[in-house]
Amino acid sequence: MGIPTSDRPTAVLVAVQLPEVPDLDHAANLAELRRLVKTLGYDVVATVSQKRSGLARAAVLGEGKLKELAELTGGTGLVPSGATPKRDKARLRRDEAQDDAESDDAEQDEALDAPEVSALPANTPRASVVVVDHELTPSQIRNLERATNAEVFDRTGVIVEIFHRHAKSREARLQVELARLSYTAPRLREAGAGGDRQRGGVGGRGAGESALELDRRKVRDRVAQLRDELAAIQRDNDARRSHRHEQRRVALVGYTNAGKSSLMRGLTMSEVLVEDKLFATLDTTVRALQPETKPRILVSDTVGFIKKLPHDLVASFRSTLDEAREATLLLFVADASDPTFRAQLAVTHEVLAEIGANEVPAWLLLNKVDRLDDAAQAALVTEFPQARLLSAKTPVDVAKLREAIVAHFDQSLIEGELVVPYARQHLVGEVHGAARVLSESYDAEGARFRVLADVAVLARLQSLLVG
Ligand SMILES: Nc1nc2c(ncn2[C@@H]2O[C@H](COP(=O)(O)OP(=O)(O)OP(=O)(O)O)[C@@H](O)[C@H]2O)c(=O)[nH]1
Ligand SMILES: [Mg+2]
Repeated sequence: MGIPTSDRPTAVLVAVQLPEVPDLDHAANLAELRRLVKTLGYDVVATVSQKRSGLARAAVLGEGKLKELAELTGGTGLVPSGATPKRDKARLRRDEAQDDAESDDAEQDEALDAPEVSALPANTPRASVVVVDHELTPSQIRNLERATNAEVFDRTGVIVEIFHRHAKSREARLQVELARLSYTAPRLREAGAGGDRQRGGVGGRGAGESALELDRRKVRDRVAQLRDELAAIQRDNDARRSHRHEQRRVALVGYTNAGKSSLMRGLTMSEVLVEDKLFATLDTTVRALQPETKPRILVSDTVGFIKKLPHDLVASFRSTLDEAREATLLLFVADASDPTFRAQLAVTHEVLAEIGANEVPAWLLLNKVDRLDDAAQAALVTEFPQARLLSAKTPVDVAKLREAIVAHFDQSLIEGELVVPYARQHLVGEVHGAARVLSESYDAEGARFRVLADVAVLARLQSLLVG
């Protein structure tokens, strides 16, 4: 992807600040986009930002800004005439009724006679990729590519690409492929001759038509195949999860890079991947809380959230989010050292509400407080009286969190008696696995256990032993 101009390929960020977006939020969006682009391995060399009432229909930016952008990438800065097919224009007008066509943008539609090449100073560093912080239509991508002579991605494209690179398990890989296909399919549809030609008879008969049809069928078949394979994996997962049904389960959820995997490591002594990258984790991992408790408490690490996460990606990752929905306790992890963490928390709440996990009891963990001074920490305590402040890098904090989790689950344990007849000694293991044995004695009836267990578990064991 892209041609490296130094040792790392370079990118220019593009964003339009819409009237309803405050300066701080605009800056935060751009900072996040920069991190996403860096995660993909690009050096961001410039940012082109413009205040507008809407995205310019043809190429997002107004004419002047587009030229400015093209100077950074070695393009003409002009949208060639006929670059926006009539059909696209009509559709764009419908879709973007809010775009009030600022003067330069009205001209944009008329842009004619684009010079072939514009002269640039010889030593101008040229970025090979342009990344736009908005969802783009296929024709906007095409126009921008022509005007800038660079590869163009939108936010969704970048996120899909990161997911593609980071997916490890078979399930995550299939899900990413499905997401990529849903991302590319509409572009396929509009990039070439366009299906409307057949119906409306606009334009000539393209030789590419049958190829396009073929591509579409291939995409459809592959999507169906991926769905089948995922459904099979899903059934296995459901079966596995139903085994864990009675177990006490804690799910770490939160914005990407908040420190979920770091806490997972601390709580479960596992070697899950921790990286200063967005979307380091794309697979759910489940491990027992360590040192192990009786009964066990399972902890799961999940995919992080992000602003403007494309819907089809959320749907693709729904199965990993099942963990969150089915948890007994959610740990909302936030990076308290990030000035935008409040907005990140809001995103986490929204996505969880979307998947129906907002009913699960949750604790707010304000992580990375090792980066904050005492005054900042005190202010957080005042602002979030219910939250736990901690650092995943401070073992004492993690140990305290573990104790709090154990104490929380112990509250719901009740004491009871179980008698395992001598003829059914094979059930002793089951008792030890599902309950905490306080004492054990033997009499004529069998082995007599005083145990602590969840109400439901105790009832199940009792009926199992009687029946
Ligand atoms: N200073 C400090 N850094 C932390 C803390 N917790 C995590 N980090 C760092 O933050 C970065 C992200 O941590 P992860 O644990 O991978 O975050 P995550 O929430 O799992 O991120 P994704 O899997 O990408 O969604 C890593 O560089 C960690 O070392 C903390 O308490 N203090
Ligand atoms: Mg992680």
